[in-house]
Amino acid sequence: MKPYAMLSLVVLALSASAHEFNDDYGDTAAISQPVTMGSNVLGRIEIDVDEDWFSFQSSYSTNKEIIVTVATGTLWNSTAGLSAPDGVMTLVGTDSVVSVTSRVSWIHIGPPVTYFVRVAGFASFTTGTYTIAVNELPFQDDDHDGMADAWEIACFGNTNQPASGVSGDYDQDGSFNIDEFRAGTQPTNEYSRLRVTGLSATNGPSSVSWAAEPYRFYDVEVSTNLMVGGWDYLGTVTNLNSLGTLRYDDPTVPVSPIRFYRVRCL
Ligand SMILES: [Ca+2]
Ligand SMILES: [Ca+2]
Ligand SMILES: [Ca+2]
Ligand SMILES: [Ca+2]
Repeated sequence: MKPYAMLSLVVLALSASAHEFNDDYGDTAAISQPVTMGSNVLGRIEIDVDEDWFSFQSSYSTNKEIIVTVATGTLWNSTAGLSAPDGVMTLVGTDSVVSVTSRVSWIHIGPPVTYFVRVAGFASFTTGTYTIAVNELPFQDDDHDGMADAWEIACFGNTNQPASGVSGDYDQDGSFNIDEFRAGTQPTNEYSRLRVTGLSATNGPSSVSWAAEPYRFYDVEVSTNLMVGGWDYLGTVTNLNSLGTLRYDDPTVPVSPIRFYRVRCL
């Protein structure tokens, strides 16, 4: 091979590594594209290993439903996922044809939080366009009791049950209907309610654990005397998009031999 032919090969290799492909949106959550509530974004999967990440901020809310919609344009074979700061990815949808819409919605309760959405080809040789839309809408609550009417009808068959008060605990499990709505537990099942399921205090910091529902925030509070003094805030724990047990490790070295804990769903 002549020397100048070898040189041109080296130059080609360098330029290929410097410009992999013309990517419109970042490939990780850390460099995701912010999306404003109520807006649409048009994206493109340029090569089959491309993925595009978006982020959006929820409002502080007890009465909003977040709706994420990913619709394929010319992209064939796509997957979309929702990720929250706890790092767990929930699959929004996959499809193997064009012009399919994947939609996920949930009621956001608690402080503002950043969510992430990942869009990618589902298999090799899939490129093309898609749109992503993020909306936040008040859920329907015609009887103004703070509980989504759709949830009430799904649970009770109507919207007649009171949120709280003397007859506001339908299943008599000690948790008001509205607290079960906010905690994501079943108001018609006495075995389903927010409760501490584990407590340990052996040789080190004590820890408290409970069964968590998705998209919820929990405050952990402590008291050293239930008769006087009230409750002190310890910390907030979240389990945004996965089921499972949450745990809080109390770093406090106790000065009192007795510490009471309680967990509240925000
Ligand atoms: Ca990308
Ligand atoms: Ca209602
Ligand atoms: Ca109840
Ligand atoms: Ca219940």
